[in-house]
Amino acid sequence: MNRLTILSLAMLLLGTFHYASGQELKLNKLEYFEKQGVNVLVYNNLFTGGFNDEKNAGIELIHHGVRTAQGGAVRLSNTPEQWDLVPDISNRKVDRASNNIEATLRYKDYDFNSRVVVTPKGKGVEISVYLDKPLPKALEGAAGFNLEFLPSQYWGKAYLMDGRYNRFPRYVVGNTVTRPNSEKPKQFKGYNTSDDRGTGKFIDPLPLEKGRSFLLAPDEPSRLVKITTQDADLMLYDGRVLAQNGWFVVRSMLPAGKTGKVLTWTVEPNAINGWVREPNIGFSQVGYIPAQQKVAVIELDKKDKPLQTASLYKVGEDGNATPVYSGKISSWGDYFKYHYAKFDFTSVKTPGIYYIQYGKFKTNNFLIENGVYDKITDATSDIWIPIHMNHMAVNEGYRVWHGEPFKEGYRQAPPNTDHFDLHAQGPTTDTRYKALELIPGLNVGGYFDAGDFDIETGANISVVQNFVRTWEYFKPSRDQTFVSQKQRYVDLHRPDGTPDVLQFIEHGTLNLVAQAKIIGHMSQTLSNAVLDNYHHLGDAASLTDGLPYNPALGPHEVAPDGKSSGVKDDMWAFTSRNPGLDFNAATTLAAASRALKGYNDSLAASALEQSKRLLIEATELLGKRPQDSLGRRGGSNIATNLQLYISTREQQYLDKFQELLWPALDRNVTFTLLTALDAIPHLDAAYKEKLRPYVVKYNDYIKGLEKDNPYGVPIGLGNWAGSGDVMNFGTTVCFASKYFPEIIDASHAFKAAGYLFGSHPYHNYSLVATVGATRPKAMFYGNNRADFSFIPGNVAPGLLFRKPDHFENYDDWPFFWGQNEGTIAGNTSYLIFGSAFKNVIK
Ligand SMILES: [Ca+2]
Ligand SMILES: [Ca+2]
Ligand SMILES: [Ca+2]
Repeated sequence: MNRLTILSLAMLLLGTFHYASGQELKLNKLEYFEKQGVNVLVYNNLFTGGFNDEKNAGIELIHHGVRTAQGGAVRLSNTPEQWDLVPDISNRKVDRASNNIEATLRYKDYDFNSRVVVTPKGKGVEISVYLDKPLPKALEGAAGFNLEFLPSQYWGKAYLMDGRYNRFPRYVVGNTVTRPNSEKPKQFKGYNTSDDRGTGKFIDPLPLEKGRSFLLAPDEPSRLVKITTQDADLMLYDGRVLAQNGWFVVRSMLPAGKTGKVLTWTVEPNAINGWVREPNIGFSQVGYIPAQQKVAVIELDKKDKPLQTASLYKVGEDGNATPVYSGKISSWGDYFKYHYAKFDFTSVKTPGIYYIQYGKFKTNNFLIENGVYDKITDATSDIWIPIHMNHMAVNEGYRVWHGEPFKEGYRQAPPNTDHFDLHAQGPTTDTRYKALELIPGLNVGGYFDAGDFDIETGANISVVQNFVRTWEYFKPSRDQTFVSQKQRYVDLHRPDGTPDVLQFIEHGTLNLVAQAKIIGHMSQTLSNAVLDNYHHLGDAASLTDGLPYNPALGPHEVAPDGKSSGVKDDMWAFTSRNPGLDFNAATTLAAASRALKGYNDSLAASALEQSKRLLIEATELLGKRPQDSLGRRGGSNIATNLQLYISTREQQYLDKFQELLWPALDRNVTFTLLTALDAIPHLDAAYKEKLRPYVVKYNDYIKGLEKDNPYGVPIGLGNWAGSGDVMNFGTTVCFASKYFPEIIDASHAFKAAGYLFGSHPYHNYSLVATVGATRPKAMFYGNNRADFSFIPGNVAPGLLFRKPDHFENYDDWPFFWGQNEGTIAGNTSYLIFGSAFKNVIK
């Protein structure tokens, strides 16, 4: 034996040892298969989201800390889209004796059940599909087992199919065929995600490769996965052919006419020997003011042990860094899948450029300086908000963000219409308009909802409210935006002599008043009539053709006079009356009327007039409704009555406000305190005294958060991540500490800011696409998401919780709305939080 052979043998033995001891996946207490570096989740997350396929469910792989595969399930198309049918998981069984997880997948529309069983085998898992009855005829050639891989984690990497080398494409370039629509599996509720341009055919992508043994990313051990099967070809598809948010899909067809175990795959995700996730050192990417508390929260792998100390380095003006502080690391404890420790460097107060050194890990740099928070709201107010002004053209320098959208206006949604964005038109129109009749005058003012282009009336109501609060509390005179309602034109970075916030209030109010006057009450939404332009990505002005639909014309035909078209692309007003929404509108319109007085007096007068009318009508309508268990009839009218009192000083509104407020505070102080604090400047000292015990209770809640999680802020676990709760918490702390400094310490607001700006789970990027942060997130689910980009000032929902123990926020893949979309209501809440926070610092 020569030395080399001995070495090889030793390595082989070492490998065998690891294979035998450490390579088997274990079914853990949380009901998923686990080994260091590899988690295989089996229907821990179900296909139950509000928008069908959210790429968040099925069999999922968390590979060295990143969720790289999901959607493992029997599916009915090669590259399922968001609104394609998803299976209900009617039964999920965790069998510890047999060491497997079994789920029954059901497609109700086809009365089709299958069972999927996942069992650890060798270095990975075996996935088997069982059919108790043969495939329904309609699904022969359509039903297959799919597993989807995240493009941004695989593009540019190599793959091998049956030994043939290839590379995952950076951008989709592939072959497709078209097939008759009759062969297309149904989509959700019969919706159609694409416009077939009158061809009667749908696009079907062809596979990039086919074979029995598929090796993904041997050039990147952390992403290496091997899939093999004896039963049917593995086909690799690129889902981005049909939809920009599509994934790489590996698929095998299920056989026709067979029952029993019809398909088995072996899936072996590589686990890097001795891998331990790198520490995530959370700190404020915007920086710190010298006087504040400064605590980095360090997120550690379960297998990692906190170090004794960490250091702070100061970057000199000569470019050299020197250690200036070394401090103890204190362990906080476990929170879901990781361990947390803290590094307090509050004592460092000298202004400068710093970074944290934790063992061999060095963070990017950050500033300590008095002015670091001065500009935190500027990108949101100067860029994000004006870009989301509907019914205007928006220009910035050489760039047009969008032309003037929806010039053809909005049509009455027909009765009994379900809508894909979670609305519905009821059995009547509740207006004087007939189905599909043009409702003239609604295409004025208002804000795009979020990454889409509809007007969510409820959100627009909160937006105007947020602007008015910003205006009344902080009087921001900032003027960086030219807004001309006459020209229907917005130009960024062009001051026009009017404070921007006033123009924003006016813009939102214009749409709400138009709805109140023309429809008679609030619409639920002004939104797309067809799904195939709801997912529009591009200039908002090109979402519709600008011409009203004319049923006398053929599909895609334009009338000889050029004034109408046969394209069913128009926007509809969903007008079923909701008195709760009218209540909220009444609140906002009352507030807006105060702010607009002296700037746009006629709009101010209209707003107040509509507010009073809506309140009377909504009260009457709600009175006819049955009460819920808490004695309410819908409509959060505590704030409404307060706003109406502030605007009119009429005693009846004050009485109603107090009657509703105290029981609501007893029920939930966390949720209601901010509204109660809003009343302080307008009421007497006795009111403030009566509020005191609730503020004490809120302080107990703040203290409880320190025990709940290492960041000390409310962390939501819902299907939409929780930045909104964090901002609301921060704003409440700012106002509570202003009125009750002896009870609430203003320093708690820094925890909210720290969380938003980088001190949070998963990664340490600032969740705000903004100026001032060293490392802001670079990708958001904005309307420019197809460009893997962002709109400055956007606030991401942030850290999305995936059951049972995983937080994530992708910054290389924008297409997850629950973690990357910013909304107009959320981003204007940020304007308030940011303004209140800056005020606290002053
Ligand atoms: Ca929407
Ligand atoms: Ca302006
Ligand atoms: Ca049209």
